Amino acid sequence: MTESRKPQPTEIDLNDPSDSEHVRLSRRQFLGSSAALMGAAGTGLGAGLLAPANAAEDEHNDIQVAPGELDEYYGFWSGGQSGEVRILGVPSMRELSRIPVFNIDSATGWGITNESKRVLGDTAFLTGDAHHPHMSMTKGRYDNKYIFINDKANTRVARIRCDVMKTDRITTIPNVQAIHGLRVQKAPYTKYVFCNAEFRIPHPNDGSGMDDIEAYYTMFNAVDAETMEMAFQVIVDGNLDNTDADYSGKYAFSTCYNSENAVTLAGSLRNERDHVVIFNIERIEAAIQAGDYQTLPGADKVPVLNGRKGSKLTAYVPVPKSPHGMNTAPDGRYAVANGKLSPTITLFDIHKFDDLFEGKIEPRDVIAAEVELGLGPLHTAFDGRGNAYTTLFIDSQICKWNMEQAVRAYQGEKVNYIVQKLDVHYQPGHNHTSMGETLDANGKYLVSLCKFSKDRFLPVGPLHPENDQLIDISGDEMKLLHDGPAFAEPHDCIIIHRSMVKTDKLWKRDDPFFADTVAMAKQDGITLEQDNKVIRDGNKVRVYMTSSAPLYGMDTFRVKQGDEVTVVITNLDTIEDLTHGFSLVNHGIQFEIGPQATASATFIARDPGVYWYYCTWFCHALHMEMRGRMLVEKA
Ligand code: CUK
Ligand code: CUA
Repeated sequence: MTESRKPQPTEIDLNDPSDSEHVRLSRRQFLGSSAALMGAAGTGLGAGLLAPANAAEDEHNDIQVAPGELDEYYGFWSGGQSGEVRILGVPSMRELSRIPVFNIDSATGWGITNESKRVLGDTAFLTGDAHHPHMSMTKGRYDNKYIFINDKANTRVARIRCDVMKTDRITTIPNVQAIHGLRVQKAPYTKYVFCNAEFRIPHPNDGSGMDDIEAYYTMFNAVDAETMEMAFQVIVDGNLDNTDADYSGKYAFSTCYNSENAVTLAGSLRNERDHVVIFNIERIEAAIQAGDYQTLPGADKVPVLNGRKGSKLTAYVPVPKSPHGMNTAPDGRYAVANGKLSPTITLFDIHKFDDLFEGKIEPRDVIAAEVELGLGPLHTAFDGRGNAYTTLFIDSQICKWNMEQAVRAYQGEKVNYIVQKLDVHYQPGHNHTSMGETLDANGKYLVSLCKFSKDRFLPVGPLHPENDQLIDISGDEMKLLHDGPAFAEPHDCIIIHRSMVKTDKLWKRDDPFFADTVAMAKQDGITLEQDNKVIRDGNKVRVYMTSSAPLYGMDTFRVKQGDEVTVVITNLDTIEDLTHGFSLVNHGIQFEIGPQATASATFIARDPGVYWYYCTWFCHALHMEMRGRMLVEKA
């Protein structure tokens, strides 16, 4: 592991005076304490009245990030059906970069280079449907190691390295179909990535038992975050939707629809209620230790545990029909299941889960509140001040509500738990607050990922962009700040303070991403940093060359028709931002070579003739001249 991949200090850098978060935070603390002092001195001004008003005024969040200025937050956006992850700056909402994951990308050569194909394994050339990007955590705080994301379409989970912002591992989850909800274990550190397989299938799924619908089932899955191997699978009743974890590391919980175990829409709406499944991670680990599991063909090392109704490893809590989002509050106590078909949210008291598993209370006793918010509640985010923000898909609104007030209302008190409803445009799915899924939730920004943009942007044909709206939640009132069009549906995003994301500016020559290519060169007796040579090995030809603006180390190389050619390029430039590319005309070969990186691609030289290759990333005044010829001789 390289230095920068170790957990980074997660606190905001208080020694960095340029860090405006620090300046604003200390101002807020100052205002808070002075107000409290006045209150204590009997001025009659309550701290709660004075501080927020002033703080809101002072903290006026501006989306204006002037040229040359940097955004305060990183946003990591799912690229939805595009299969990628996007990096945005918040609050400017400027797109900073894209990380190809479950897609083929001509700019970087993802899915084309040998290095990316090694990551993609036997699923190279599959496309994907990305939903839930989440960064690894240590003690409930982002640790800058990895970002994980699911591929619903092809049942995969990917890991992105935060030092270089490239995908480094992809795992296909065995014996299930369609990985949907994904979250990380928040504490003590991200040992597991929890991911829900959504669709129930026969086991084994080999053409037998296809009509025995009752016997279908799906599983809750845990992937080891470091090895990216399967840790365990838990059989459940119903279809799993979204998931989240607590701040002790002991529990994960998932929303489930289709408790009827049906295969049609009508069938899955028969029951009055569905459920949330709580997974007792401690008990699951103990059961694995005790050998209390089975394995399934095709993945004989993966422990498969029985977590169906009645199991000691799980608890089923009935909730209104078809719940969707599952979100843990940063107070560590509450988690929200969002009603979707029901206008309600269900607020779970995580502190009661121990009692539930010990049989001291009934499943519904863990519910602290079940209150109405509006139509189509899908996902909830938090500000760290006791408020929750729930998207109302059908109402096209964000509903801000207070959790403690909701608990009191549920207990029968006449209190108003709804603080404000803000129109968004239109039909929001996920929303996310700055640092909101961690203990550092700071209640500054909220992003509403709207599924429809309708009239908010210039028309671009029948397929409209989505609309990612930025909302200021620092004051008492939510204020809409910005409309941001997005292509393909970013189901989910996370917003991370810039002090907690550290990336490298250059590749390191010993980076594991291209280590196999370096090893191949070594076997060929090649020193990548200086050699420009063609190595022939039967009909396999390896072309090693360097790049240094504005030249490739070789302006001509010769192969024979039918050869399998591997071009390996090492970028000698050591200047930040000096990326070269390699595009071989009419061969579908195109990739990026970052400064100090090695990249390679393999193809068949099918047709004799001259084929030019050229640099695709503008690197120099003579970038257009950075080119060369592949001469393919007749066989
Ligand atoms: S799901 Cu898309 S709006 Cu895949 Cu998180 Cu709720
Ligand atoms: Cu090298 Cu453009």
